[in-house]
Amino acid sequence: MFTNVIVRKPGQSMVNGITTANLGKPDYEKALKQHDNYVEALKQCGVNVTVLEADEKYPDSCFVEDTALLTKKCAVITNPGAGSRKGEEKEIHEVLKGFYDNIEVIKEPGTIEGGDIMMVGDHFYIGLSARTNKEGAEQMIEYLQKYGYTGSTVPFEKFLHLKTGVSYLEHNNLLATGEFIDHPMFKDFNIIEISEEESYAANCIWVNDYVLVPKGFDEAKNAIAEAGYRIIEVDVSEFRKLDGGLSCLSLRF
Ligand code: CIR
Repeated sequence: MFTNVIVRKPGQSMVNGITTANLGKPDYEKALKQHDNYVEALKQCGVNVTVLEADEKYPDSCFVEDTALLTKKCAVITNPGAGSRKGEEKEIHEVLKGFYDNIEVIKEPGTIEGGDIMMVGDHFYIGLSARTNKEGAEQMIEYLQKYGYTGSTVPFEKFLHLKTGVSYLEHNNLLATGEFIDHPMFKDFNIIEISEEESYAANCIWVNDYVLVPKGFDEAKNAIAEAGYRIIEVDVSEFRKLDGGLSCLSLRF
């Protein structure tokens, strides 16, 4: 169960965020409304939501997931691999001091972003991506072991982050698309397959037996509902324009 969630409002500078999506620039007013709805959806799942003010210095700072890994026993501050995002983690470090006694920090030359880390019970899968290097993953695994957890690395090719293509929904159910559907590391999960056309919906979040699903992906929504979850649809079209999904917008713990 999660009890807390941290989010950060998008700033107007979000229009200069990193993107490969080719979907045009986000509409800021619309993004603010969508962000408010996202917060409401989280509250519906029974969590306390801390909403941080927008930070105009960092165009991608609403994607707080990338700045830390939060577990029951410790927080680990990441070191973002994207140049324009370096520094976001320092702001989050200060915020997390209000929630955690045990805070560890990933150091250069290690880089890692939270979107590459998937929690499955006490085990953490860490995707090796353009943002997360081997050194960053190794440092993370060492910290996890210090607190009694385990970690393993997952090589992949086509996605921005590991969780762009795969999401754990608890109960051994894994949403997967593309190369993750048959990935040998995930062969023991019940795979809920997401088609190429709906691949954006492979990034969903489980929050206390609700699943937040991006609006407009009916095939994915039906498959998840069939697996027994209560669904909350959330429109995040403006964040999609920056390659961001539902998980990226929050830290859940
Ligand atoms: C970036 O490229 O860093 C942002 N535009 C999107 C970050 C998405 N975060 C995530 O998947 N965890």
